[in-house]
Amino acid sequence: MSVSLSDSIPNNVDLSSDRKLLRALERWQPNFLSWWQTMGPDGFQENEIWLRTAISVEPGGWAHYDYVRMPEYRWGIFLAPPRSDDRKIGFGDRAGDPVWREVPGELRGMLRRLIVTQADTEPASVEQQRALGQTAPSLYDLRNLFQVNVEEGRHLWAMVHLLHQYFGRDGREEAEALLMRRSGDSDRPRILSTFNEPTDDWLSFFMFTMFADRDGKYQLSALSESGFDPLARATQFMLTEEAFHLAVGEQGVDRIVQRSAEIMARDPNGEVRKHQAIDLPTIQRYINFWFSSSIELFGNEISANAADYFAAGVKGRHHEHKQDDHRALGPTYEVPIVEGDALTSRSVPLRNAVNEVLRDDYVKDCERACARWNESISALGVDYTLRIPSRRFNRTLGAYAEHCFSPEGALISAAELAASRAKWLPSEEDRAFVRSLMVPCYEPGTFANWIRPPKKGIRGAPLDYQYVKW
Ligand code: BYC
Ligand code: FE
Ligand code: FE
Repeated sequence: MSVSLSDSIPNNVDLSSDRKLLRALERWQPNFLSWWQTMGPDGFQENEIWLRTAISVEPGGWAHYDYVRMPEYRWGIFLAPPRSDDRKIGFGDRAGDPVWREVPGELRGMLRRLIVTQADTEPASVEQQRALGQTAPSLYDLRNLFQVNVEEGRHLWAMVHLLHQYFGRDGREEAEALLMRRSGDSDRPRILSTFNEPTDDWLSFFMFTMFADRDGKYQLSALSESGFDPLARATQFMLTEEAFHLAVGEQGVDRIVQRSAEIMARDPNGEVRKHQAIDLPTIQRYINFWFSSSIELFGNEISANAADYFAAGVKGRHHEHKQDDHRALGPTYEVPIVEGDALTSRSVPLRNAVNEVLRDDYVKDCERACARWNESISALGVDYTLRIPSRRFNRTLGAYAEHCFSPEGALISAAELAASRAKWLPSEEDRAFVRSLMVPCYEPGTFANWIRPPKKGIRGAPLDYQYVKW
């Protein structure tokens, strides 16, 4: 597991001894860089940014902090250390068999599809965020944006390595295609819906890292249980980087919420918007939008695909290794569904409901974060409660897509939804207002009015540190 940092592609997968693989990746590298230059952050490619770079897989010291120009970032290929020398498949029909170190022929299509879907989200998010550097609320936030962007680039490398090493010519073609699709493009869009949504204001950025990156955490967690060992270890290491993305989102929303509550406390009868900040009802509508979009990323409530992934030992549950019953053949799961014009539930075999089981963990995590935002609001003496909407609200895929629901999850008519739409989801006017606040704030230590400064800087550096050099 030794780490080579001097190779053209830093890695701990012994690339230098596999010439064919190394050459294939070295051929892909310039295409990645030209994608980064055209579709990555708009501007700032020549600036020095204070970034962390993965240099090892040791829990304590895997990252190194320094000034780097983004195109010179050392995107590397790192697998987490093996959990044991004789790791066994942890769930499904083959639980207890040795894990695979190569792709079993019969699982090739399935694995390729999962890896490509995962991979596609990484460059998609960089494309979605590409314009945000023009309007960051501070240098601290600007640097965090770029940190997230380069790490999503590294996640793409992690998946492309698997495609190149284990899927031959098909894998190389998929790796090329990953640089050809474009977020939001009507002819060749990114695969999953959320990754085609515009993310061109900073409230959306924080919502995205809060809700969409958090889907990433749970999906990666499920893949890190995989019986295909290289996938398990690649995703396990990606999770160490992911924690920061989630913190950017959760804390970013918290800082915006705090600013609004502060203004409300000072001027109880005034309008928050008049103070150049974002009012809590608008924040609630953004939560409703981004949560309902991100919740789609878990797939259908009742899914034969998910049951197949689980049976095959390819994609497990969150913390599968902590579950008792790894076969999941006996239990059933009650999925709320609509029958006629009423909400009832259907009992389905647990394996067909594993998307929903994963979604449960995700929803709980979102509710925990929301409770913290509410603590921030009440600590400032303001009476207002933000809520995570029902998972049935505003769906376009899955069991609820054909029906209308309120944010509380009640079945309602299309007319009722239409009448309340502007109360529940961001309107054009909301978006235009939020966009109007987006002006860059690039003096070290200064912050845009609509967001509170964070409690502390990055890794011990002060808040007025020159996180991005000019
Ligand atoms: N949009 O049986 P179902 C991240 C399709 S985020 C469009 O439920 P399954 C990140 C589905 O493909 C994590 N289409 O499917 C975050 C299927 O298509 P076909 C990304 C969708 O497979 C921020 C059909 O509907 N990782 O890392 O059980 C920044 C039937 O659906 C959507 C993964 O997703 C959608 N939202 O579930 C950067 C993990 N949802 O076969 C990065 C890998 C479903 O009918 N992917 N469909 O053509 C998977 O595990 C599964 O593919 C899914 C879907 C959970 C996404
Ligand atoms: Fe990622
Ligand atoms: Fe991420």
